[in-house]
Amino acid sequence: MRRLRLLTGGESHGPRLTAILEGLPAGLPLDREALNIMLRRRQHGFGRGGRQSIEKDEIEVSGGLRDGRTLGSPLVMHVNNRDWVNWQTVMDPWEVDGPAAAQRAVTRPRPGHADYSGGVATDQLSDQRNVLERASARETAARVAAGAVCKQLLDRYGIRMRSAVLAIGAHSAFEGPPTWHDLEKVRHDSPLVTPDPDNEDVLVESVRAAREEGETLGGVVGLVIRGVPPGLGAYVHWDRKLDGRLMQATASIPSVKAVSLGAGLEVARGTGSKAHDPFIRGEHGLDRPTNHAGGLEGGVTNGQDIVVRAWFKPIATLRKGLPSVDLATGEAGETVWERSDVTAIGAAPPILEAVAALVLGDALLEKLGGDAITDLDAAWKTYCARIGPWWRPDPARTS
Ligand code: EPS
Repeated sequence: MRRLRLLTGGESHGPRLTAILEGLPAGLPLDREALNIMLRRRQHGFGRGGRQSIEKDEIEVSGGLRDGRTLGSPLVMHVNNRDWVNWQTVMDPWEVDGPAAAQRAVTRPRPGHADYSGGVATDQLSDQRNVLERASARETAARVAAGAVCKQLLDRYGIRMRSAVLAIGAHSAFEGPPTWHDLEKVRHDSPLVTPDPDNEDVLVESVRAAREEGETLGGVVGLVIRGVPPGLGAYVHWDRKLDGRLMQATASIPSVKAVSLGAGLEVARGTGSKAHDPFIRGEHGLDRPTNHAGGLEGGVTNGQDIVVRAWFKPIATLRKGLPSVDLATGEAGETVWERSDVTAIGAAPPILEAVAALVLGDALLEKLGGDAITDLDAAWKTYCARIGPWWRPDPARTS
C-alpha cells in the first residue's frame, strides 16, 4: 500500500491477534459497534467448525484512538483468542515445562495448506504447527478489523459495499458478475449469505452432505462497491494500477485461487464490441449502459461500481483425511484431523470487503492526501468539483 501500512501479528491459538494500521488521518471518528459487527460477520456461516462457538471476536484498541477519534498515530487493535486458555502449554511463547513443540507436533503436511511449502521455506518441517498457526485463516480477523476501519473512512464519502456468497461447491446461488441491485436482499445473518436468503436450502443441504462425507467445500464470493469516484489509481506504472492492487489483496485471502473484475471471466471468450461499455450522454455527464469493466479501466477507477469476484478452493483440513507422508518417519500416512470448518465461505464476504476497503482507502488517501480528516474533506470537495461535469457523489453522504 502507498499511504497506509498494515501489519498483523499473532497465531491462531496464541493469546491474541494484533493489527497495526498506520497512515490514517487524525480526527476520523470510529464507530465501535460497526467494527464489531464486521468481526461477527466474519465468524458467521453455515458449515463453520467448533472454533467459532468458542470465540467471540471483539476489537480492543491500545493505541491511536482517543474519544473514538483517530489520533494520526498508529491504530493498534487486538482481537483476543478465547481458545488460548486451551492451548497455553502448546503455544507458550517461552519454554516453561519443556519444549512446547513436543506437544501436538504436526509432521504430516496437509495438501493445500502451507504446512509443507511454509515448512520448507522456514526449516520447520519437523513441527509444522510452527507454520500452520500463522498460516491459519484466523489471521483474517485482524485484517477484517483494519478493513472495517477503512470502510468507515470510505463511508464518510459515500463509498459503500455489498457482498454475498454466489456459489458453494457445484451449487450456484447467482451466475455471472453481480450488480448493486442483485445484492440488495443479502442478509448477513442468513445461513450462507447468498443474494437470495429465502432460497438457500439446496446450498445448506450440500454443506450438510459434505459434512457427513468428511468433505469440505469452496465457492465463489462477489463484492460490489458503489460511490467510488473516477480517477483513483494510476495507469502509468504496473505497481500503481488499482486493478492489480485490488486483485493482489483479494488473492491474498487464504484459499482464494482466482479473482475476476467485472465480467472479466466471461468477456475473455467474446468479441470487443460485446466486451466494452459504451459511453453515452447522460443526465449527469456520461452514462455507461453496461459495466463489464467492473469499475476499472487502465488501472484507474471509472466512476462505475467496482465488481470483484473471488473463487475459493475447499478447506484443506478434511475429516476423512488426505494422503500424505509423515516427514518424521518417512512413512505414508493420512493427514490428521482435529477440528475444521466444512466450509468457511459464509465468512468470506466481510473478508473480501475488508481487503477491498484497505486498498480503496489507500487509493483515496493517495489521491487526496491530508494528515487531518479536515484536510481530506476539503480535498474531497475540491476533487468532486473538478470532476463534477462527469461524476457526482451521493449528495446525502458528502461532508
Ligand atoms: C478460523 C479459525 C480456525 C479455523 C479456520 C479459520 O480455527 P481452528 O484451527 O482452531 O479450528 O476454523 O482456519 C482455516 C480454515 C484454515 O485453513 O486455517 C477463524 O477464526 O476464521
